[in-house]
This record gives sequence, C-alpha cells and structure tokens, in this order.
Amino acid sequence: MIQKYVFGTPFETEAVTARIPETPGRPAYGKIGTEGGFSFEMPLGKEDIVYGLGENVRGINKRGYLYISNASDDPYHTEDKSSLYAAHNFLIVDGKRKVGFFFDYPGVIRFDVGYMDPDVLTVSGREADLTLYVMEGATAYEIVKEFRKIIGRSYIPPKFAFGFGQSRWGYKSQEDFFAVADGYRKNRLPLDMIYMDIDYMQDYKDFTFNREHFSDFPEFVKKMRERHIRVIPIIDGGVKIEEGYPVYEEGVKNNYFCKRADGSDFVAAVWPGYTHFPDFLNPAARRWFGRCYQTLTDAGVEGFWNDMNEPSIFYSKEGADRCRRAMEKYLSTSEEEYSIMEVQKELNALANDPRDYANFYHNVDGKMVCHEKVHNLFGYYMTRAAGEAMEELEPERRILFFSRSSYIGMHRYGGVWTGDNASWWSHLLLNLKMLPSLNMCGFLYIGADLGGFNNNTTRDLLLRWLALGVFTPLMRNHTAAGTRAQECCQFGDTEDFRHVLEVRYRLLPYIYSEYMKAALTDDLYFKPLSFVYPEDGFAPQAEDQLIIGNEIMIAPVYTQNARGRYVYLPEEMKFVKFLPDGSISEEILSAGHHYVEIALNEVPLFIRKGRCIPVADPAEYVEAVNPDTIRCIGYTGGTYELYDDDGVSREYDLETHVRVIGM
Ligand code: MIG
Repeated sequence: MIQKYVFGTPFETEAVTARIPETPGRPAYGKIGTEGGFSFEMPLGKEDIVYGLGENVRGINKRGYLYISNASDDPYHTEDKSSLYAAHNFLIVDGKRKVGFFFDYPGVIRFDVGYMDPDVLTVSGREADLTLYVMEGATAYEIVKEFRKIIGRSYIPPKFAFGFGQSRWGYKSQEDFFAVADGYRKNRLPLDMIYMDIDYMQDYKDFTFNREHFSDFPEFVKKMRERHIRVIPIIDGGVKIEEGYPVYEEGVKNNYFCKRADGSDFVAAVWPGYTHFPDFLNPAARRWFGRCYQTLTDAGVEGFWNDMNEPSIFYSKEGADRCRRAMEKYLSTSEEEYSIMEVQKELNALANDPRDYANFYHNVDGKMVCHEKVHNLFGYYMTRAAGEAMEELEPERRILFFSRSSYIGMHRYGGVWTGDNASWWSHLLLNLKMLPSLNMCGFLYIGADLGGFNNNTTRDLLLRWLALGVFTPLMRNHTAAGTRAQECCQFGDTEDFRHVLEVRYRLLPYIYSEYMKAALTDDLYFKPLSFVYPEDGFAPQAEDQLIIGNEIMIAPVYTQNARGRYVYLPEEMKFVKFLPDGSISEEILSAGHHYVEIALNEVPLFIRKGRCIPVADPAEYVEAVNPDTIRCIGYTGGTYELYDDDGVSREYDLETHVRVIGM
C-alpha cells in the first residue's frame, strides 16, 4: 500500500514514474511540522532496524547516526562524515510496524536516525515543499519491491560492462593505454574495459580528445576493440569557458548554462579552469548536452562515466573575490583588528561553498529555480541527459553510463560508482555494506574503486577487494594520480590475479542472469541476509555477508593477514571455493557459525541448500565466455533459471530469454 502526501509546492523531480493519486491529510506515521521548514518525527521501537539511504557511510542498519543528503565532492569517506555524493532519500523502519518512506525532496535533507535521541527518527529540511511516499508491507523486502515498482525499471548496461575494467587517473596518451592493454593481454589477465580519466581530453574540455596524445582517436578506439577492449571516457560536469570551443559557444548562445540572478552565466572553477554548468534541469539544455556525447560515440566509444556532477566547485568567481577582499582587508588593517585567520576562513570555504550553490539558477520551463533548492538533482539530470539522448540516437544498442552523483530516478539512466574511497581495509567493508542499500534505492549497476582510490594499495588488499569485486556488477580497479601502480600486473607474479579475475568470467553467466532478473522484475541483486531469512534473529547481525539472487551468499575477507573468517549460515549451505589451480572445492556446512579458511588467491561463495549455479570456463573477455562450457555447481537436483540475451540490443524479455538448467 502506497500513499502519497504533498506538502507545499514541491519541485517535480520525476523520481517516481508511477501515477499515484494524492492522499489528503497526514500520514498515520510520525509527527509532521511545516512551520519554518519541514520536520518529520517518529518514535523508533527498541528493536527496530532502519534500512535504506543508499550510498552512505556506516552499516546496513542505518540506526544511530546522522545522514545528510547533500551531494558533496568529499574525497575522504571517514566515519564522521554525513554526506557522500548521492541523495537517496528512501528508508524503511522494520520492527513491529514495517513502513517505508521516500522523501522526494531535492534540496539538502537530514536523516537523524536515532542519533540525537536513540529512539527517534527525525527527518528535516529547510523548506516545507516535498512529496512524501509512505509504504506499508508485510516485510521490509516487500516494501522495497513496492517502492522499486513506482520508480521505474533500473538501468541495463551492455553485457561487456560486466567484464573487468582497469582505470587510473593519470593515463594520458594512446601509448599509456596500449601499455595497460599489453600488461593485461600479455599476462593473459582478463580485461574488457580501460577507463579514460580527464587527461585524455584537450585542456579538460568535455567531448574533445588531446590531439598530441591521440594521433587518430577513432583509430585508437578501433585498435582497442580489436583487442576486445572498450575505452570508457570520463565526462565532467563543467564546460570550459573558451572562445572557439563549440560546446561553450553553443551553450552561451542558447542560454543552456546555469545563471546568476542578474542573468549572467554562473562561473565556477573546476579542472578546466573557469567553467559554466550546463543547466540539466532545462529540457532544451539537457537535450543539447546529451547529444554532445555523440562526438565520442561517433568515434566508436560505447560507454561513459560522469564525474564532478554534485556539481563539484573548486571555487567560484565570487569565492575568489571574497578571498581577495579578505586578503586586502588583512593587508590594510592591523592584525588585532582583522586576523589572518579571517583570510584562512575564506580560503577554507572556497570549495563547494553553500553560498555558491545559493547563487545560481536553473531555468525550468521559464521559471528560475535556485540551485540550492534542487542541488541533489544535478548528477541525476546530467546522466539523464546522456541516457535519454542515447535512447534516441542509439535505439539498437545499450550504452554504458555511470555517475558519481545521483538521486533516486537516475537509476533508470545509469549506474553509480561510489567515488573516492581509500586503500583502506575499512573501505572494503564499507563497499560491501553499501551494496544492498544502493539496490534498495534502484541502483543496480554499482561498484567501488577496487583496491582503493586514495593512498597506496597493497597486493593483499587488492586481491581481497577483487574477490568482492567479482560479485559487483561494476568491477573496476581505479586509483588516484600519484598513487602506487595498481594494475593487476604490477605486483610481481600475476597468477593469483589472473585466477581471481578469471572467477569473475567463470561466474559471468550467473552474474549477468541475476542482474537482468533483478532489473526486469524490480528486485534486488544484493540482499541483506535478514531479507531472505526474516525469521532468523541473528541474520540482521551478519552485516558483513550478503545474499545474491536466490542462490548464493557471499562473505568476503576484509581484514589484513587473515587466513579466513567467521561466517554465519542461516541454513545449511555448500561452501564453495574457486581454487588457484582452476578447480572448485565444495563442502557442506551446517547452519550456524563457522570459521572458514580462505587463502588470498581463493574466491569463496556459499550455495544455498537445494540450489545450484552456472559456471563457465574462464575467458579473457566477455564475448569469449563460451556458453557451451556452462555447467552447474551446488546441490544435486537443484535447478537454475538462466537468463541470457545478446547483451547489446534493448530488447529484454524474461519469457524468451530464460532456460532452466540443473544438475
Ligand atoms: O577532482 O578525474 O571521483 O574517480 O579519477 C578529482 C579525476 C576528479 C574524481 C573522481 C575520480 C577521478 C578524479 N575525479
């Protein structure tokens, strides 16, 4: 049962696609205040679990902390943070009462989930303009499925995007990219994609390529394709201000950029220096920007990642002026009157300053909407621009898209990667815990920077992280400029890496099948154990394990120097290990707690009682996975519904693409 309550005059985010009639009055849950902003207050039972909130820090149970939906380019995802890049305002209270809430509110909104008062959930925002969806169901899982039905089908990437990808901020020239390709192919390490970070562009200009570093870009893309590798370029949120740059000139001429109150184009410095922000909320601008991606698809590109779309601001013109004024004042007054600390304050406030977000506007059907009111939609609408344009221009094939910033609704147009994590063991665990929450909010094509983005990785961290990445739809090794080399061939012997990557390709039929089934039936790919075993009192405690589809449980190792880990089995399962010699070990374990040994070069999974999963022979790229080699592992007598399709066209159909296999 879904009810929709409208307060004030909300901005139409188009997060929800279903037509739901408005319910008059107030919801049966919570106390709502609309004076001087919005507030929602609801008591939490002692045992209640709170699920949801998508991309965020902390656990699967969100209880006991403050989360603020305020899309932020903050590259330090430490435990004290309340905001990452996304705004996923859907949560479920699971206790005696089971109820879900979607706060469709595109500005900054706070979720105090038993933080100030352990027994109270408080949701608040500055304006009392929002649509609140309230959902009841028999279980938290039912509520999620109900919610997913109203927000529209999740994005479906091309099948190659389920292969492994290598990335690094710092690859510049075609020689760099060929060297990465060689490192993989010569060592027979599987690879499907190499990501192109900002250095492929000419002066960080979107939809350009550096002429010095690429003699012939389409030819370069083609040569990579001949090696069965796709190159996936990055696109940034800001458009460089530069006379003669067509994207800039068209944008200015047609008023496609965000404007200040006085009608001038807002200016923010990002990687290219001063830029304008495309007004993705303006349908004409959105259409225009989306069509710009064609420059690259015409050159043979089949996928993109959208970055810096919170939007990230290094500093604005106004911010630079504030610093200059502070500096001048400091220089012309005495230290007692005006301290150098005042200058420091302005300098520290330069990046992503809320004053800047309050200082530019979107043109939505002729109405000027201040950015701060719709801040969390920018990444969503950028990716929507790209997705919609490609649905029109490329109706016959899927294009890969994923974004850094997102809002619910964007899940229909692309996936997300979870941004600038660090090469920390704690971030491996955080990666795991974020996955089901993201799925609940519709984001299925997801993954983290494997090995860690900031700081230097270590061989063991990367191997353990890849062993989790084997199961994430987006499986990408990415790292920041200046860090230690992180490609899988950079750690001496490549055998262990080859083996772990090969497991991904051996499981590809299963991973793709489960992804497609989840997308086509609005279901979860990753589930918390408690969703599958609602009667099991311990299941909610096992936050470091996940269920995938209906068949398997994963329990990755996430501590350094560990030779294995404790794992909880809600029922009897088969403990499966992909061993480095290519063989697979299987052992039946009874329900309960176990310690299982897992070496650095082994990939573990657990098959649920009575089930089986398909496994193929290893391959070096997705198209080389041979369906004739598929066999089942697991419980004798088990059957599996295998979904498969051409992986390219947009014709998805469960009926005709599923066949039952078994053992
Ligand atoms: O300010 O393009 O999250 O993946 O490598 C940093 C450079 C900008 C942030 C992204 C990261 C990417 C980096 N970008």
